[in-house]
Amino acid sequence: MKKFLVLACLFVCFHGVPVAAEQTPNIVMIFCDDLTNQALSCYGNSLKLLETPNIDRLAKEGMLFRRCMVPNSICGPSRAAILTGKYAHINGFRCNGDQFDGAQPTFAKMLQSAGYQTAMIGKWHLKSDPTGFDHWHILPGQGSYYNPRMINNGEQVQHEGYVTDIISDLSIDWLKDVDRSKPFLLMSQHKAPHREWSPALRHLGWNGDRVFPEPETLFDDYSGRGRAEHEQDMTLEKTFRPLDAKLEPPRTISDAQKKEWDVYYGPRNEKFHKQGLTGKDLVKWRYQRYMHDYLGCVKAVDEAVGKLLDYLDSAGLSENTLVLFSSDQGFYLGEHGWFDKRWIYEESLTTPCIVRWPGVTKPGATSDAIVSILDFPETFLEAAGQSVPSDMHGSSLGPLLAGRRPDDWRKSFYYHYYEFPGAHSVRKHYGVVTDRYKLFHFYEPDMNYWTLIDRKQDAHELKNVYDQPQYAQAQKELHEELDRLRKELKVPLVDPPRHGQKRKPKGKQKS
Ligand SMILES: [Ca+2]
Repeated sequence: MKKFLVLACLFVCFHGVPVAAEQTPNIVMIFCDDLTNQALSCYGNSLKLLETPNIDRLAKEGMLFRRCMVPNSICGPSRAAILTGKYAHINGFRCNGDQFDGAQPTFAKMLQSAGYQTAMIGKWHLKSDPTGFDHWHILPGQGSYYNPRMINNGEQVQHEGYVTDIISDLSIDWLKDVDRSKPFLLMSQHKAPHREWSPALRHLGWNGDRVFPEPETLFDDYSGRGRAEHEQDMTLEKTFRPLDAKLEPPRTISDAQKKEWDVYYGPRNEKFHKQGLTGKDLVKWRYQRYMHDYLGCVKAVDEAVGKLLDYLDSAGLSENTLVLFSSDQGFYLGEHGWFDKRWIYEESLTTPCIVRWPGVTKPGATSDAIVSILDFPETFLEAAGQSVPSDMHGSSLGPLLAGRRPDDWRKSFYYHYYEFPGAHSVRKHYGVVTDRYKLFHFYEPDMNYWTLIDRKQDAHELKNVYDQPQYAQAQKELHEELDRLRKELKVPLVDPPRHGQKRKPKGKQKS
């Protein structure tokens, strides 16, 4: 740590930024559920779907990571990975529905032992009760958007209002009561913008009549890829439900047709009521509904971030508080015709990551380095001057935050998704990701094939070039790198039995 502080000081002295990193910093982690880079204006999405001024403020005052990756793109596993700093095959939480073993070491426990006041407020989603927190006030399971029930240190509480506002208020209330003589860790974890994307009432109709631009791959037909992509169940076309849309699609029949049917069948006949938008028209309509609701949820998150940053300012806490903003994974906003997550493809592999640490991060900095949510616990521990356990899998972001990318910073990342059978029918796969390539393996007996994606030639990741002669060398090197990573991370050759696997698999697990 001393070495890093010296580096940080060198950096800040060189850049003329006020030195604040010599004090043990407070840590605030603002965490979302299913929030994706494409929804945030600071990530510069070409479709310009939404303005997020408060999250943008954090990026302007800190460092934005463009390629922060998750090891397993679903809710619970990401949370377990952050707490433990370890991959799922080590921390035991591979699929939603597993139960987190709260007896294992977590960074929250380590900070608590080091004298930090610790709080977990909002979505937890790990089944077992939180450990390592002096205070916890969490949603049970997925929680509700409106008038949510919560669990306050083991006691059920009924709240009134909108969940994002409530989590924001509870977080600020806790900050108001902290002992200012000691550092603190606050994990403020939103439910939003998880499915079914219910906005705050004040945000209904927020977009006026604006029509959201569509992603280029909204009508992806999955040609050029294998069976797994064809057989998933997460499309706007086939998977989107009435509750996701919340409104009925408009009828498309002509007045003359309607009159004719009324004569023959009566006005409420079944045939009449089945008529409506179909095919691409229906997908386009659903995409508009989806964007209204999803982005509406993000608007409330952005407001919550603004309130929290304003409070830190007003309380004089901003200068000595490291703020990290992120989500448990990214999400598809119609790319490939999809919503949801799970795949190693870019939209769900990466997740927002913005860090503001006054005196260390240069305002407005960005990084293209391959980083991961696995790096968060080590970053926090190092910032707190604590030793980092050698069995954690990530690396502290400290040097990157101070503007220096170490020569040995990771150049590849291991990914592993396990949840099949499960919601949305995305098959198990593992693989390696580099700046340019992804090599991944669907490894079940009935779904066994490799995919190689060259992002430099194929930005939308539409073409499997595995075994094409011009990629022979790259493919060989990627296989070697994947083997190396699996060996280093001690990934078992056969998946251990899934939690509760003896029972009939649930087809409707939520995430
Ligand atoms: Ca999630």
